[in-house]
Amino acid sequence: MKEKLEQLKCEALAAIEKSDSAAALEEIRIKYLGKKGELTAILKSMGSLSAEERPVVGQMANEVRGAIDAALSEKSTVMEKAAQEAKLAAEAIDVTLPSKKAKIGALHPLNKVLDDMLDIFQSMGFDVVDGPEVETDHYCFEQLNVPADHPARDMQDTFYLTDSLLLRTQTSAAQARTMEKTQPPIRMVCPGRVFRADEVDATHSPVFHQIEGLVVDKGITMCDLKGVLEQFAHEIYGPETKVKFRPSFFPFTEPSVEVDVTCSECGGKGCRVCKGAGWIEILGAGMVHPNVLKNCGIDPEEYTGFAFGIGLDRLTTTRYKISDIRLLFENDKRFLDQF
Ligand code: 2NL
Repeated sequence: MKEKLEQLKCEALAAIEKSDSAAALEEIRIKYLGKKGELTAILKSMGSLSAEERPVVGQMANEVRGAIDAALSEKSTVMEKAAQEAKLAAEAIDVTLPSKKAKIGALHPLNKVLDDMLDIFQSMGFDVVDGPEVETDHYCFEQLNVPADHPARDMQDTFYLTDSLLLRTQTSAAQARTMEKTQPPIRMVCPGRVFRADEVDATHSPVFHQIEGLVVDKGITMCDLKGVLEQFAHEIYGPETKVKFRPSFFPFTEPSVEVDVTCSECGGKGCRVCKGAGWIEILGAGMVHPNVLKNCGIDPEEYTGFAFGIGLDRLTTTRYKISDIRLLFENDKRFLDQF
């Protein structure tokens, strides 16, 4: 019986050593130590032993049980540890791998040009004011001295929403609102989207962008207008740029001018960009018409002012050599990624 026990121990320990899973270990435990297991069977047959032999074999059986138990739990610990290590190895992160490049957004070219312009005017003390894109005929035309028979008021040229509501054709509507609310001195610029019922082509879009400026105070003259706009042109195009004021006409200003600068591409010699002229028109301006001041509750005998309107889209397309104005509005990522 002692030999049987010794053999059983050897078999069990060898089986434990060879086993490779928790399930296999459990099978071994049941086979040797279970209620119907081999060790139990041996213990049950101990009745046939003599009184001297019984305690000796009993003790030995206990030792065998202890040895198998210990081997089982040791093997189980070893297997758990190996499984944990395998899991950690599989989940390891290589911190030396290069990371994915984060895509950073960029300003739209129109906003870059606008930001530059606002910087210039703000440094000259202008406030930046916003206004609604849906305007009334009153603020967009009436207050600005645009007569009823002016082409801008035609259904063909302006997007009317109702008889009196429209999409603003110029941002000066917001300036008329400011003049009504505030007594001079006023020094403001008003940037934003404006709308005209134009056919779309490479140089025309029904939506485009403007920045309008307005200064009203005692003693404002054409000299102030020239000084501010010359300074603006020099900051945008460089100090060597020449500025030319040509007489023009707008219903809201009198006298009115159009302002040209020497072509930044050829320096005034004449090239493809300026169509050989050497000059490029950048804005319209003038002294605020006394009717406009009066309409907005400002006494034209006491105050005078100048105003100007700059188209943003053409300045942007010439600065970045963009061949078609529509590219500014299509929001094609491949185009925008270049800025
Ligand atoms: C152009 C011409 C201009 C104005 C806009 C203005 C605003 C007020 C009063 C008087 Cl509140 N005038 N704005 C004046 C002259 C010209 O724009 O061709 N813009 C692209």
